[in-house]
Amino acid sequence: MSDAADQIFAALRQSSQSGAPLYLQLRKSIEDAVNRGLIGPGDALPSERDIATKADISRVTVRKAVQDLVKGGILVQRHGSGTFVAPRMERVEQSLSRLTSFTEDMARRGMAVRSAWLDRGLYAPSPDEMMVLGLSSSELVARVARLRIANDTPLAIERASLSASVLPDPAGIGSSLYAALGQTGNRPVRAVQRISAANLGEGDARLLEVPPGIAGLHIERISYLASGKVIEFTRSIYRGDAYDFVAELRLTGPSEEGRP
Ligand code: 16G
Repeated sequence: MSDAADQIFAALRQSSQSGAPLYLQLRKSIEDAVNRGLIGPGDALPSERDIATKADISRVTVRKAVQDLVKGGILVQRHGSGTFVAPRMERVEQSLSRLTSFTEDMARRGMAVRSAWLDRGLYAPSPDEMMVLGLSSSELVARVARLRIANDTPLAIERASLSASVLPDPAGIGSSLYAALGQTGNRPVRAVQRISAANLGEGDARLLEVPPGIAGLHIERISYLASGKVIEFTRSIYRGDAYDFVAELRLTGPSEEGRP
């Protein structure tokens, strides 16, 4: 990327009179270069010393700008080999009007799905699980927690809770929870999903291979059987840079106006 680097840092030298702190100017120059495609995913950034010389600024300033961009997920640092432009995620567009499983969603896109188990077992239910799943304290809850991976990229952490009477052997579900529920006639037909913004904590960020503190989506799904019984209570963390949730909205007719 040496030509591109020369352009970026030469431009910085000219704009360095603009008054903004130098590290912010440098951060913006690198960010702009990534957005304009001057440097692409996987490209190596020149060394701190090279940037400092080319842009005529101190190495401390360069380090500050680079660290900010690493925190923001624009750059990645690999121990011993340097700093690179982060691989760009191909965003997944997900409809909010269909009740599908992760396995089905990814298969439809031709992506190879796998999961890493984080937890599976029967436990005494938490107060939340008792309330949502309608369990008493003497009943057990089945917990299935997985890191969901598509085309080798971790996309989400899903922690599902179901009544143990529905899922007595959480270790035996195979690769798809919904397929396993379908086999016993317990696949949900309706769900209510609540999506909120979340900054990823250390542990979740490590699993999702993103810097801690980066934006994610917290999704809570409560799914129902046709009878109205709650079957699944799943709390998930999705990568914010990987998902676009899409909902179709329609103008309500006069007869529907004012309905809740
Ligand atoms: C989806 C659901 C999750 C469900 C899972 C089953 C969201 C936010 N979550 O990822 O609630 O447990 O599918 O997938 O959409 P599976 O059948 O592949 O295990």
